[in-house]
Amino acid sequence: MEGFIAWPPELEERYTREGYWSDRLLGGVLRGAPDRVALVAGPERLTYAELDRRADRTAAGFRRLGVGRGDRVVVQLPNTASFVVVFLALVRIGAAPVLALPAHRESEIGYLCELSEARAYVVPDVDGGFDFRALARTLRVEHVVVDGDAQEFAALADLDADPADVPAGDGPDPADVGVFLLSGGTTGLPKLIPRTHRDYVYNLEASAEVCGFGEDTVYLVVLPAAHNFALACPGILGVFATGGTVVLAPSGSPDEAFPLIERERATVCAAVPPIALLWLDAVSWSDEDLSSLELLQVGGAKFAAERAAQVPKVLGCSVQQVFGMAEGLLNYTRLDDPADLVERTQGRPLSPADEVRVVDADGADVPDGEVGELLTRGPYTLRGYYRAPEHNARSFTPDGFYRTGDLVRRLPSGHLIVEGREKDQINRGGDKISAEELENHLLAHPAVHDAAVVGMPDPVMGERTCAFLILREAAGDGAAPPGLREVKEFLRERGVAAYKFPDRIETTGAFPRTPVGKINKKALAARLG
Ligand code: J2J
Repeated sequence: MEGFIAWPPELEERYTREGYWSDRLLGGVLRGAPDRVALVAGPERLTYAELDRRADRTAAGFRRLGVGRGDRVVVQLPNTASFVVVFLALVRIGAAPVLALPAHRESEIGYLCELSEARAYVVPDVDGGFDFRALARTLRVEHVVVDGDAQEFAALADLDADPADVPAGDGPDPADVGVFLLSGGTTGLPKLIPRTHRDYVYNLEASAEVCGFGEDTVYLVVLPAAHNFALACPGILGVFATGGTVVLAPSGSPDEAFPLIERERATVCAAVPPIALLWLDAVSWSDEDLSSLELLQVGGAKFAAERAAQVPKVLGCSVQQVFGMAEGLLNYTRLDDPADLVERTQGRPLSPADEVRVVDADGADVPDGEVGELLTRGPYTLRGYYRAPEHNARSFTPDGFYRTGDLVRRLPSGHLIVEGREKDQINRGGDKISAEELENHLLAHPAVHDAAVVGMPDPVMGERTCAFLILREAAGDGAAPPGLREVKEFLRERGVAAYKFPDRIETTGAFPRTPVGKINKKALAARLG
């Protein structure tokens, strides 16, 4: 696929020879017994056989539309059975889903459709009070497929055909791109992460093994299913590959998640720190039976040691820290790690073939225990973003290590402690916001002369977003400078996802600068004190 950067042949040979890569495909992950329940979503309960059949019929439906191997399809579905069916259908015919988050709007989706030259866009009719058909009308994609009331578009329910009636197309190759994940982003525009069938299959199978998933696993999904953590770390796909049951929750709110844990006897869940903190509080006022829970995975942002220590005491289950990234590298604390490592570290690399370097500003390796930037390459870490040559030149070393932008310390055991970040990004409770992307939106406001976005510490979210603005000289029309409300409304009109909206606005006369003339964001953040 043009724009996709493959691993060099010698590594391809090694990863295959050493058994990291196989010829198993993402479409073949449904390995549970046919009559076992694979998926619980709202009122629906699908066995492995039923899910398999629905995926096949929907795959045939897409093929009848003319979608096939090598095509891209932007998928923006909430945590519903349709998400799972559409994902499996597309990977089976070798069309790569581009996994947008439900929170994304015209700004993000328009760009993703263009960049990926999507053949189709799959959406719910209305979700969270937002009409996705209206968003679809702003786009130029050949096929819009709607789960629900489709209006002038194609209904997902009609994308159903007997596979025997549709000519079989070319199936995917294990080396093909199977799915595109979204990068948290550090630049003006979001980046797409190509994941091949074989690297993502390894990612999910190795994760399932490290996390002890099996037939008895009942995995509750509270994060967006489109997020790498919930999808494949080990996530939904890791459950399917080991024969367990996936239960989809609409969100991590205790009102919705706790009754599902009780009813379905959920054994494991993946959460970001704000959800884990909420649960630690909520047990005191909720009366659901959470005793089935065996493991709470927490990742996406730093989870404080004191809070990790509370999980077993308060929730009665083990805790696992996960430091992962859609780009690839996953670090997990192990189920048999001593409590001290589980609480204080963010885990160690999943694979023996993960190469990890911790380097100083000059790119020289620092000794264990010292803070440096984490660089990595391995059998499931990308070698380049899709169609982004300039960005790739900065984000990778000449020998193919991905520069994570994360500052870490490595212990002699190989466990990593995340100490901070070098990249210009805000991590708002696990949601990643590119400062530059938000600044560009703010600069489009007629009253804004310059903008600089920084994170401010927050006890629950880890960080929240503060935008420093330098306003244009009053134009003499008496217009009031924009406040937080107006800025949010402006961003909403521009079609920016709401999680990127600033939490606070500060106006200033000038930005502090570094010696080379760049905005000194550390100094700006210090003003928030
Ligand atoms: C500190 N920072 C962390 C952690 C991620 C599992 C878990 C998380 C993600 C994810 C994921 C962190 N402590 N425990 O894809 O499969 C920050 C780092 C990292 C960035 C990646 C998964 N866990 N982070 O969060 O692609 O800065 O993936 O580089 O969204 O989140 O973000 P993302």
